Amino acid sequence: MSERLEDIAEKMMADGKGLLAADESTSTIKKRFDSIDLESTETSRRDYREMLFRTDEAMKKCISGVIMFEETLFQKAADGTPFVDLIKAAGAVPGIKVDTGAKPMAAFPGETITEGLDGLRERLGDYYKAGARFAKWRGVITISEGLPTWGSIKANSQALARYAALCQEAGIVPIVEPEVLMDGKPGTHSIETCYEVTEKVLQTVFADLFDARVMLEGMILKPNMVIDGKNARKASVDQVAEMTVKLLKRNVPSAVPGIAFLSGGQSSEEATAHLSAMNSGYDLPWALTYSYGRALQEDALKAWGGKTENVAAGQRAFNHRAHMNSLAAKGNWKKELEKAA
Ligand code: 5MM
Repeated sequence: MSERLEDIAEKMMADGKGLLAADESTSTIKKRFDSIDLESTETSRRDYREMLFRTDEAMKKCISGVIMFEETLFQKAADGTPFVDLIKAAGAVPGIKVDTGAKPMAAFPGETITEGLDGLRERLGDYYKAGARFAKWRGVITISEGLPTWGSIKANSQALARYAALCQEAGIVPIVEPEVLMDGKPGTHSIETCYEVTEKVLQTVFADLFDARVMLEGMILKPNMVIDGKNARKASVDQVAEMTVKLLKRNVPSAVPGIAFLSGGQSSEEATAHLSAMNSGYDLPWALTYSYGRALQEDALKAWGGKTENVAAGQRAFNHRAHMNSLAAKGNWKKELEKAA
């Protein structure tokens, strides 16, 4: 008998754990590797991800699930062990990014529509057979002069809802990720603008999820935090936490079991501090945790630098970040703990 969506979602939101977003597409991982002067090949991508997935302590204590790119889902570690088996052995759930990317939206200059619905039902069947029990789809909303438009919010929201319904049909928990970018052009918007836009987006998304008959108990929301533009950051940790919690309480039904934030270009420490502040001092109807890509991986990538002799250093860095975020998921992170590392 296949697992219940609610049970998979609950496992993904286990106390003090969160998701590792390691689903960089080939072009994004190339950018990340460029920053350490490493060529992106199937082997270097495998070695990097193997280093992360074999970080025993972080994986067992802090990571409830890993979002992979399609290549990684079907990839094997150097000794031939499938990555899916490594992840399961650590007690985490294997997941897969199923969108095929945010593409320029016809007639909407400066905005994108996320593609990947054609043939998705068949792909989901293959991913399920390969061991994936959750999926992710990211719709991207840009704040800029006159943007976002209603047309782009609506189109991205409907795609998210269609994707989520197909996942549930396949026995896969959908992570619904509508990301309002922190770094639009010029990326100087206020925290109030971010609140307003994110509220409109979440209201549209939940209305479309309802229309698409998506079972809220069997999905996870992956939103941005309410935060000011990357090039004009001044809001305090408490302000980000307070406005994010207020927005979510007003717009996310309590039937949703969990919310796992993206980090969106915040520094690793900021992303941890914000999450911890939200998990201390607020009475919340859902579990709040992390689904970070950059904020979990950045230090590990730098420490590794693409060199075999640095694998242990990369794993130490990943362990530390994962541990800090695990504390934040319980509201127990303190700045002093960063120095201890
Ligand atoms: C890891 O990056 C993900 C994939 O992006 P591309 O398809 O552009 O390669 C991305 O969707 C990610 O899962 C989320 O944005 C969260 O990552 P961050 O770095 O924002 O925490």
